[in-house]
Amino acid sequence: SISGSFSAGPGVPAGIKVEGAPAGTSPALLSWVLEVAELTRPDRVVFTDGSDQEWDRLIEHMLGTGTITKLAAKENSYWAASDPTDVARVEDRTYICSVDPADAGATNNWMDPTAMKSIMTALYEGCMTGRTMYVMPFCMGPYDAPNPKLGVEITDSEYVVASMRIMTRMGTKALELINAGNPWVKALHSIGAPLAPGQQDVPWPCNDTKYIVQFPEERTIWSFGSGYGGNALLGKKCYSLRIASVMARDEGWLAEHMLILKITSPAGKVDYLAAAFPSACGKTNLAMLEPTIPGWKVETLGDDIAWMTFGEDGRLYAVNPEYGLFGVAPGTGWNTNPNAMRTIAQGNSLFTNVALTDDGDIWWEGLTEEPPAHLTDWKGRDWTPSGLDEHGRRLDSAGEPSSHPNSRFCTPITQCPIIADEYFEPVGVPISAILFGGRRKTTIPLVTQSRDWQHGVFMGATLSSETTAAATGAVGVVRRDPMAMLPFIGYNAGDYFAHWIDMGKGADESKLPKIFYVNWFRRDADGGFLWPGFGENSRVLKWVIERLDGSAAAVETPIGHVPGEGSLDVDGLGLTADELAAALTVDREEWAAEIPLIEEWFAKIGDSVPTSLRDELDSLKLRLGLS
Ligand code: SAT
Ligand code: MN
Repeated sequence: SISGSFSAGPGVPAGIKVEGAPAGTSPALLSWVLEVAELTRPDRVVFTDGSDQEWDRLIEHMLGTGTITKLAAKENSYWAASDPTDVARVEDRTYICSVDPADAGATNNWMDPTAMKSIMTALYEGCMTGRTMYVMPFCMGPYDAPNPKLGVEITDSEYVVASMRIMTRMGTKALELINAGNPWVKALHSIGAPLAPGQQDVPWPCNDTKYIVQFPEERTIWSFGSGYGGNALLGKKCYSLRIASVMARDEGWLAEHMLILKITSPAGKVDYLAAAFPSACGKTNLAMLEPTIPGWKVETLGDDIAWMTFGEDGRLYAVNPEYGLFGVAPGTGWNTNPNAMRTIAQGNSLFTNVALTDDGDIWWEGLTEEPPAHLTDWKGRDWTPSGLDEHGRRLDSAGEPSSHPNSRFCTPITQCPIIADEYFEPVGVPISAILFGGRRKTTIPLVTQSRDWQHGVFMGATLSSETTAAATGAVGVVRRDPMAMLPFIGYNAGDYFAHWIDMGKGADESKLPKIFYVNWFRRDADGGFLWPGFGENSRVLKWVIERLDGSAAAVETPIGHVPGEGSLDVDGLGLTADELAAALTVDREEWAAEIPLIEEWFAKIGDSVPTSLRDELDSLKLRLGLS
């Protein structure tokens, strides 16, 4: 360690100590660290090593500030409650600051990078005073990947360091790869809450002014003001999707908002699937599903992000860049996702904005059918169950749920009892099928197979969903969410579609994954779900797998291929033929209402929408008899 040795260096503020940077630390990294320290003026600078001792020190610190409470009921696990204004991604404060505004496109906020830097530099000025500045080297994906994807996050939040230690491969090994000369992404984060001498800290310091900013050309991230989730754990959405999507465009691969799962048929045939759903649409549940149909087995490789590259054999290989799960807590329980429950039961987890039980455990809506008689809610208040909301969720007498709807469990993925061995494969797994899904009450059938790759890209590009609580803003509004990437495409959405089309053009179509569109959330006229979902979704996966070799029948409709008579295994499900038909139906009236929305969406993106997708829209209208 070269503790203190920079105190006298040129431009280094007197008294700043750099702790834990081993000899041989990359000069480029050191000079960036010193530049940031000079701007933000922390009391200390600490390189993180990812060790257990470091975890213990972080925990000790956060117990002291009241940021976390130790759970008596779970080993090495802690409860945190955020400031009630800092609970989700802030999409209206998220920017793609490309040099040319056209490169951000119509779906991103844009500001000139120089202008943004001067605004944020003023905010960063002195913003870490009274705090420790942590320098966190991390690696997204396996260390032994052909091109390990490295980053360094600077942060003044102990909660962020602890969470990143769960969510990424973090510490000494990543630093060694950086020191060896591998490229790395700069990710600067501050909660924006300096402490005056003697000032008492609060449990969840943050700032009302928030910016989440990507500079794509520089592969750089600047985040200010929030300590929550994807706003602050910069390896996740900011790096692995927004910045990585730009790298992927430039280098010919895909960075996607997808789970990865392994499925084994009763005959022992193994396939790997990737699936994109907007946040809080059951992605984690699907990634860990327990099939209800006999003989089928699902194992998990990832629940949120997939990076996909063509292998030498011409197939598309996926890796999960993450090391943990950051799952939506409410609705997760022994009957909906027993494997997530088994994962957190092993401890080593952080729970944020859920409720605390009197015996030192956590609770949230859906964890058990009946809540305990008394809880401390996520806002730290006494909570006793009273009524139910329209979704059957528990409320107290003030009409509030005990947990925030975007409350999260943060837990090591390696603790998942059904983690596939291939999770550790440096080149990932070959993908047989890609599923796009959204949350739609109407219009979209339970499952539709695309006609070909280009039509599949059209399905993804026009994917839509009702909004959820994962981002701030109204919940339940239908919006287009292309490839479930709307808040995460780091460049022009039309160029992103073109990149998807190009990926298929360069490939051998027979080796490309087949593309499907699913909707678990279609409702009947009375508002009831037409499909039971959860473990029963294995029946849809079975149909998908059997479509790969053509053994399951399909009928062609104007929007694609849906399950043919008797081809979807609904044995023992108790669905009537009418109910199944309603789940699968392609309703011309509903599609007549949908087409203008797709046209509006393409118009919004503008000229960059590839001609091939405009052609897809035209032929869809023709097939529907709408043109
Ligand atoms: O807060 S995150 O953006 O990381 C979680 C999510 O919305 O998927
Ligand atoms: Mn997500």
